[in-house]
Amino acid sequence: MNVDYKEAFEKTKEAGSIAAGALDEVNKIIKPGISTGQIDMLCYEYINDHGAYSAPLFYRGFPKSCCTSTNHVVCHGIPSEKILKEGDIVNVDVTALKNGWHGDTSRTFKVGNVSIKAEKLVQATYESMMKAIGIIKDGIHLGDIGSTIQSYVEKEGFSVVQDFCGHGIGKTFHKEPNVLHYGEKGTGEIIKTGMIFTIEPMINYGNYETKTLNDGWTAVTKDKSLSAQFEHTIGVTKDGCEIFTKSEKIIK
Ligand code: EYF
Ligand code: CO
Repeated sequence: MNVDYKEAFEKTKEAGSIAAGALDEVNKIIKPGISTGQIDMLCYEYINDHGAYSAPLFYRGFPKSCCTSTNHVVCHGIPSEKILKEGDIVNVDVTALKNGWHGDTSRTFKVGNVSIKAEKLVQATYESMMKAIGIIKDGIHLGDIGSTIQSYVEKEGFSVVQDFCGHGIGKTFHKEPNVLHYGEKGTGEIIKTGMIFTIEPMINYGNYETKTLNDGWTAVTKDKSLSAQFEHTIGVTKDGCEIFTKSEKIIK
């Protein structure tokens, strides 16, 4: 591996491990009765205690350290005093900035017992991300990633959000390329060893369309159906890819 990639990979892994560690802490405390604001505080403190910054805080004016997107919220939900209740699903999206490098990851958590419908959506969303990660290596097209996610998700009866995408990441939070979660095999940019980007499919139980609420941040499903998301930051290698935001403690 080229020495430049090696440094970028090592630094991103350091930031990514902190972001993943924050989500491990969320996993320990999440239950009916806690607020999304408490989750935000926990992420803020964990990331700071590990010598990093929460990249979302004040990013383009965003007011909190993480995004908490509940039920029909697709992404960019703002942590608040809102109390989570039994049966909710909530995506927590964190990005740590450590030594100038970013690591971005999210998971959808189940709050207590959830409906079979929610279970299936969350499982299919996770599988779609992992299937896409499984095909990544030097030489494939970006469209191969989108196609892998879309074909699997639609076979399961769900839809892929098109208004938001994965992104290149490194010394800046968001950079080229845009990584679409839908598309055609063999189309788009060719992926090269050393590239670092996120895969973060947002999958809806109903229609794919979204709208942004009047707060200017919160994206929701237009038809109010449930939405789930998972995200990893990965680095491309000759024969595959490395996941920089893997949990040390749990599989996801
Ligand atoms: C009107 C933000 C700006 N953007 C992206 C800024 O990639 C992300 N997560 O995986 C990601 C996270 C955040 C983010 C947190 C805040 N922002 C959000 C919504 C609208 C907007 O511009
Ligand atoms: Co992201």
